[in-house]
Amino acid sequence: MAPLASKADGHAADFALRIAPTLVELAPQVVVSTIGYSDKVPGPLIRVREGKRITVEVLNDTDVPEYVHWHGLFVPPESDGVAEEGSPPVPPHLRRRFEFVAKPAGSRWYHSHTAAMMDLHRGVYTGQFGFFMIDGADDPGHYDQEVFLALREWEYFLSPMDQDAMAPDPDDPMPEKPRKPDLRTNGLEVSAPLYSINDKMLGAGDPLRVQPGQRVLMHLLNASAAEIHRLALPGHKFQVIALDGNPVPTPQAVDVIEIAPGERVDAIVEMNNPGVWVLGEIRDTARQAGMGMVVEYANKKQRALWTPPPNWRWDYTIFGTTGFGTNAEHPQPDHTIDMVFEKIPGGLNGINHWLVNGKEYPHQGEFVFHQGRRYRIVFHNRSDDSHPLHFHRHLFELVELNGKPTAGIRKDTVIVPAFGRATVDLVADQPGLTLFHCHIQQHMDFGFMALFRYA
Ligand SMILES: [Cu+2]
Repeated sequence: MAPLASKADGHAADFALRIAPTLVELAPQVVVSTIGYSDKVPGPLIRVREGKRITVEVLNDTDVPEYVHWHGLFVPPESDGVAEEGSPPVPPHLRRRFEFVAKPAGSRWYHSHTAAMMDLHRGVYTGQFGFFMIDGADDPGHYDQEVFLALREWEYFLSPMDQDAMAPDPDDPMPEKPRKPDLRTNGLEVSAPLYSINDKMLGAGDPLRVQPGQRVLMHLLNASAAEIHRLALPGHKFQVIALDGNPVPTPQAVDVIEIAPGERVDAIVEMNNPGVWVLGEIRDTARQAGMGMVVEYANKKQRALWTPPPNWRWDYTIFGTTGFGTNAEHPQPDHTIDMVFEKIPGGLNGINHWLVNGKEYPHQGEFVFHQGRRYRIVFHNRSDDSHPLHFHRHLFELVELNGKPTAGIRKDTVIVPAFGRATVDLVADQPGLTLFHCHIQQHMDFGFMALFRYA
């Protein structure tokens, strides 16, 4: 990408992003108007070696302040691109230069962190997202081709339909389910009629062209504002090697990948079933509305084939340390923090609001970290939606999911299933204000946020 010369100090930045209105041709005759980075959706790939100090110059060519957040990176709060942590915005029609060390290694991303509230053309509802790849010493294993695939919804609207169109799995233990069901009327949620992988609807873009025997490394990102997605490639398996960019202790082959807003999954697919296939969302409605892409083997020219995956169940813990049975292998935490999440249904034509320990954001400073201490944080999801919960500027380790212990899975965003519970360990080693929130934009905007400060 051509660096934008800065008038401030005369040096060119390593990377430049221009926030501006742009058109995205999702398919012939299907063009959406949005805000993007440098006229690309996803924005330009930022790729650097771990530990390199880089500068990114952001020009905001819109009429409103914007925030650019570096998701999954260890950066100080003033560079994190988050108003609540005290980062300054990129003012309208002005530039701001970000300078930080690229770490930790892995699949990271960048996106708008502007509150959208009722404006479904701001923040993560727009095309302001891109991949940020930090290459480390870890070898992901041999592969022949590498692709970056961002899952997206477009043209968001408010609807009484549930944002997560898949019903909770009846086999889930639901440890947080209250005895009495909540009979209040649910409020409006955010839905979308159009879907894409990167900037194209299924069938509209170039196919992913492969050769028999090739190993394709897929960097998957859910850059959506609202929905959890599940992806399959008929006749093939995904060898999951990293979650949120962090290598997993036990890579496993799965038929379906479930990925929530904010999450990344790195998987290697061995191309050992020649033909023309649809890599797509397993829900027919989402796939038919665009979420998919064609995978075409050399010299194969038939219609792309979709078949539903065999019985599947997404379970993070299969990627954890094997033979793990107790919490004894985790160092004892210095403190345990319980976080309880509840929904206040918005009722007819209202928006749902979200409570963290009984209160909507902001809180009175009850969430405090002490530098160097180890925290065990228990997420109690007392709502009928699944939530991808995200900590800024830190990684955590998954300790337990719905009663099942695990170890070795490091993430920055974790899905806590409907009425479910997840426990994570986090070492407070990144001083400064730290935002925690649900990565579904509407939930975050309407209360589902908390700010941790260091004592
Ligand atoms: Cu949520």
